[in-house]
Amino acid sequence: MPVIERLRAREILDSRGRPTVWASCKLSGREPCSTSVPSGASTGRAEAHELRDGDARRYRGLGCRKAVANINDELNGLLSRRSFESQSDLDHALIDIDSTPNKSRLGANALLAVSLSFARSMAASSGIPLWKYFAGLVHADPRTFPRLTINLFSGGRHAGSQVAIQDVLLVPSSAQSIDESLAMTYDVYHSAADLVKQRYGMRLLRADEGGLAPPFRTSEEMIEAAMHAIQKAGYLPGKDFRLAIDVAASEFYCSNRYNLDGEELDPPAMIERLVCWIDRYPIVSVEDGLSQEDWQHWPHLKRAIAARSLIVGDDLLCTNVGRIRRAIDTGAANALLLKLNQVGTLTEAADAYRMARSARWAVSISVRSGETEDDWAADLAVGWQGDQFKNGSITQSERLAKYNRLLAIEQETKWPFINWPETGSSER
Ligand code: 2PG
Ligand code: MG
Repeated sequence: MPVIERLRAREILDSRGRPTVWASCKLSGREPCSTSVPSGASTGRAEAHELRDGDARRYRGLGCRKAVANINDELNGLLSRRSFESQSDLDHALIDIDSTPNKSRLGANALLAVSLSFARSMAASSGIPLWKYFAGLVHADPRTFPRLTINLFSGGRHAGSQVAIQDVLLVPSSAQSIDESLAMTYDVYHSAADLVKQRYGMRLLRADEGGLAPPFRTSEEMIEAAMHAIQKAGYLPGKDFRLAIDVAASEFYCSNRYNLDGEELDPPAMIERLVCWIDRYPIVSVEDGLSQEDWQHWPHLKRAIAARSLIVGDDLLCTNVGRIRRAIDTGAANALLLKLNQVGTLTEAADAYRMARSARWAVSISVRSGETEDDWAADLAVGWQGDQFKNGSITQSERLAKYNRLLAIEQETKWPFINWPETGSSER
C-alpha cells in the first residue's frame, strides 16, 4: 500500500498574477510529484471555500500563505507516514481532518492540491498516464476525445463587463481531431482579430481566458461577430463550427430580473431571448442561461431549448451532488460543467460525475479563468470521457499547456471524438 512520505506546498502565481497553491506529494521510494490548483472569478455561491489570507497589504488580501501552511504543517504532520489504499481513502482523510461542510478551515485550494498531487504520484508509481489513473476512479475505459469548446469572445466578469454574457465559444464541429480543431480555430481567431481591428479600431488585447474583448454594445453583437469571423475565415457556421455560450447569468441577476446589457428582463423574457438566439445562431450548448438562484425557471428553459442545445449547469450546480440531485429531480438541466476546485477533492468530483452520468447527462470538463501551467485538466477531460472540454482560448501558456497535452495524448492514441451528445430526449 502506498505510504505518503512527505507533503510540501508553496504559493505560486496564476495566469492573473494572483497567488494560488502548488503542492507536491512524495510516496515512499518514489520521486515527488506536484500539481497546482486554479481559481475562478465568476464563482458559484455553493463552491467549496477557497482559503485566502485576507491581509489587504499583500496581494489585496488574496495571498495563499495560510492554505500553504495548512499543507506544510497540519496535513503533512497528520498524513505523512500513513498508508492509503486508494484515492478515496486519502480524500476522505482530507475531508475528515478539515471537518467543515465547505472546507473552510483548511481551504479547498489546500485540499485539492494534496488530492491531485497524490493522484499524480499514484499514477507515476503505477507507471500509467494520469488520464488512465483518473479513468480508474470512475471505472471508465476512454477511447474518445471530448469536443473542444474554445473561447473566442469574452464579456462579463472576464472582460470588465462591457457586455453581460461571459463567453462565446467555438465548437469546431467538422474537425476530425484535436489537431484539426486547433488549426481551424486559429483561422477563426485571427479573422476575429482582424474584424475587431476594423470595426472597433482595437488591437489584439485579450481577456482573462485569452478571448477577444472589444467594446461590443450588446451580447448579441458579440454572437454576430463570431458568425462573421467564422465566415470570413472560409468556414460554414452550423456545419464547420457551432457555437456554445456561457451566459454566466448569475452575474447580472438581481431581484428576479436579468440586467442584460441595460435591458431589464424578467425570467420568461430572459428565456425568450435565449430561445431567440438559438433560433438565429447554431448554438448547441448554453451554460448558466439563468441564475444559480433561479431554480424555478430552469425547467422552463430546459423544456424550451433541450431539443436543440445542452443546458449546462455551472454556478447552478457547483459540482455538488446535492445540487445535481435537485437539478435531476426538477428537470433543471441536462449537462454538468465539472470543475474540481468547486468541490475540493477528486473523490467528491467523481461522485458528482457518476450522478450526472446516471441521469444520462452530458459532462463538460472545465478549467477556471485563473489557471496555471499545470496540464492535469486535459488528462481529466480524457480520463472521464468528457463530452466537451472547456479550456479558454488558443492563446496564453496556461491554456496551451492543456491543449498541448491533448495533442500529445492524441498522437499516442489516435482516438476519435466522442459523438456530440444527442439532444431532444425528454429524459435528458
Ligand atoms: C466559467 C469559468 C470558466 P470562472 O464561468 O465557466 O470560463 O469561469 O473560472 O471565472 O468561474
Ligand atoms: Mg461558467
